[in-house]
Amino acid sequence: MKHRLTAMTAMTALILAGLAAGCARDAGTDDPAAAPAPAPASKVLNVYNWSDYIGEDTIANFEKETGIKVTYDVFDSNELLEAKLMSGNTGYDIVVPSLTFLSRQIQAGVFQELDRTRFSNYGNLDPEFMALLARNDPDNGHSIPYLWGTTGIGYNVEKVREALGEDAPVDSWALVFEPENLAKLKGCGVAFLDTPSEIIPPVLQYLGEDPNSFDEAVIQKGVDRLTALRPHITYFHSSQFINDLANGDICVAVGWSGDIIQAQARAEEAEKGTEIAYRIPKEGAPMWFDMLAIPKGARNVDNAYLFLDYLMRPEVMAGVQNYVMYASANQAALPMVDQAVLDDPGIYPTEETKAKLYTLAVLPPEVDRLFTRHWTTLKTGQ
Ligand code: N2P
Repeated sequence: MKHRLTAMTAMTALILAGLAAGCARDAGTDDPAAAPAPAPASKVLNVYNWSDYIGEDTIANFEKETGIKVTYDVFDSNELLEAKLMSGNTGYDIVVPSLTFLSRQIQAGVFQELDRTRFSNYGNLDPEFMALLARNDPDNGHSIPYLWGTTGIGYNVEKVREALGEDAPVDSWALVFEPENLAKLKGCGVAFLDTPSEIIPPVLQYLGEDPNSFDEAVIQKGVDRLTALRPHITYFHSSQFINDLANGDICVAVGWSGDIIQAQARAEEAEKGTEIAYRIPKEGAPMWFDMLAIPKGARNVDNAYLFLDYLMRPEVMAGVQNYVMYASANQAALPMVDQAVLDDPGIYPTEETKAKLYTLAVLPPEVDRLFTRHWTTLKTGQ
């Protein structure tokens, strides 16, 4: 009995200590009795990621292991994510902007600074890569790299040959940025990404301009070309093209590397003889990095840290890559990534191709607004 009493006293002391800790966190409450009891550790996590951008069982395995219930929502445009982030609390604990957008959002004070000591898998990330990313996220202070890829051309090999002949310039932006070529492809269906920030730069570059020009007159040249192409573009959308390419409903997409390679895999699985290819045009193309970050208003920060650390595990990241066909900055994952993924130059470009890839500029707000205005006009004709 005496023993039990002692045990109970110790437990009471623990509970009291816990309450005191709870009070300490509630700075500003003078009356300890008024302080709320510490909330039970939350068992939820709200993730907002790009569509078609996670392994088949990545979320389910995390839930099983941790007992945390993940609400997983998807988006397919940086512009849309940014509008949500800038307009206040999104309700998300993890979001995945591309690096150049993230950079602007860091300056706007949208993200929490990450406490690296809370990660056990941080050492798996490639230091050279991290140094590159630090150009836009100083000291890698606010983000963890997720996946990276390129913006290029996906096409239906047979249909493009039918429309443009054996000499179809499938290795060049000319395929989609020359109106006479696009006019011939219109019949089998053409999709462009619905994002000015990744379409205007390659058009400018194709026209011999700086893809990252902020000069209004230069940007206008790109927009004029897009206006000439517009009648031949079936639609602007940033995820629909995966299925449409795979099913043969469109024959060309200006889209993202892994998404097009997913379309290629889906077409193969369907065994209807549809062959999809992805090319990084010889003139060069944008490369981008998608970054995991925790918004300031996040309510389940501990779980967000657990999730980030989980994603940095080599086997988890390799599982994601093998499913969505993108490259990562996780060097420890490489031995577990399928050879077919590592050897695909559309996913891991050759050194020669890499030399022609360029990163996109962090757009000043006025250029961003100009892009959006042009884009609306282009899409609606108004
Ligand atoms: C995934 C889209 C890739 C992200 N569907 C482009 N930044």
